[in-house]
Amino acid sequence: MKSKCLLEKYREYLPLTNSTPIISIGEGDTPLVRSKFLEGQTGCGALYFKLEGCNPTGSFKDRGMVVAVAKATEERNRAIICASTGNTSASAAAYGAIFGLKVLVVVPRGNIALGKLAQAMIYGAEILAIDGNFDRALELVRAITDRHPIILVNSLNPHRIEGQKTAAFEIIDTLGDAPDCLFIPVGNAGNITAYWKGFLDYKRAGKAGKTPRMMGFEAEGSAAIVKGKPIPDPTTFASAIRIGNPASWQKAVAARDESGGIIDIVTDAEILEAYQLLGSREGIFGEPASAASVAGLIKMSKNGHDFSSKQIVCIVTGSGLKDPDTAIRNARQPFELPANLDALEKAIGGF
Ligand code: AN7
Repeated sequence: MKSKCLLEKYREYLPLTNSTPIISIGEGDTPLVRSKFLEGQTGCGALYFKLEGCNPTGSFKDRGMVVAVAKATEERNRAIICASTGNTSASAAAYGAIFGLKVLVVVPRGNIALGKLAQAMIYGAEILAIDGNFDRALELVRAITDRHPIILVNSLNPHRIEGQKTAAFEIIDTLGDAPDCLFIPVGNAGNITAYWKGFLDYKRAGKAGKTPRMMGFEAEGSAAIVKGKPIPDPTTFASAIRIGNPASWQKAVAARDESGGIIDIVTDAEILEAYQLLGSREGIFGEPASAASVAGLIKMSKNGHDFSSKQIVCIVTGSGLKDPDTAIRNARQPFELPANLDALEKAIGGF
């Protein structure tokens, strides 16, 4: 039997009506895999990774975008717009393509990962590359949607949050209850907001006995929430979370406080180490921003936090294939050799 799509499966928890078009390109139902290496390294009772890179455009954004685009279409809109560090633009472009919508994506010129740009291009979006960062792009698209009948599909659109909360449902459906802690990267802070809403909704519905502590991590050079003020010129090699003035700032703080969690910083060096370990020790190729959740867990464990009785889930928010340049810059380089057996035997050494 064909399994239900995300909109059907979680219909009663989503803002759908009888006239909402039910669409899918395979979003949701992503794997929750047990750690093979980092569970022991960090001393967790159990450690799982939620592989959101397995969504159709390779990131968690698809869960929110399917709802936002279905609702925009139900309401007879023909154009959508977003600002993006890359993944939102890829997702908006894909779901917009299903309905032939005009998709406008505003991105920081030269500062989004190549795979994400390639996706937005092939899905047929209008790409507007500005000489400015993500935060400026978001200001501009908010101003445009105030003046024109174009739907904003950033996570300020409440339908995005509604869709993204389904990842929390899936975790509970798989584990039987909420985990003790959920580790998650924080950029614009929509996703931590969405997960927290999902955990609360499922608890209220009697599907879970508890809620997890929300453990959010910002990149050090882009850590507005941790530093308590917007960062005018945010930096980090994890371009997806290079965001200096998160739109859902207050909601993220509420998720942290209501859940008894934290929002903390990880350095680029810590993110890079987690990114490499995920690949080389777990067989999981997440994008750099995704590794911020894992970096946060490693950092806390090194600082002496005891997770030995805890069930932990780290969200791997996007696929590493989106950003091949960063992978190639940060891994062992290919060994080049002539096409003959002697050279090959010499190169592989003493196996
Ligand atoms: C892989 O695509 O903001 O805290 O414009 O792509 O909900 O913003 C992406 C964010 C984490 C942070 N991991 O999530 C965009 C964008 C990945 C991401 C985040 C993003 P939020």
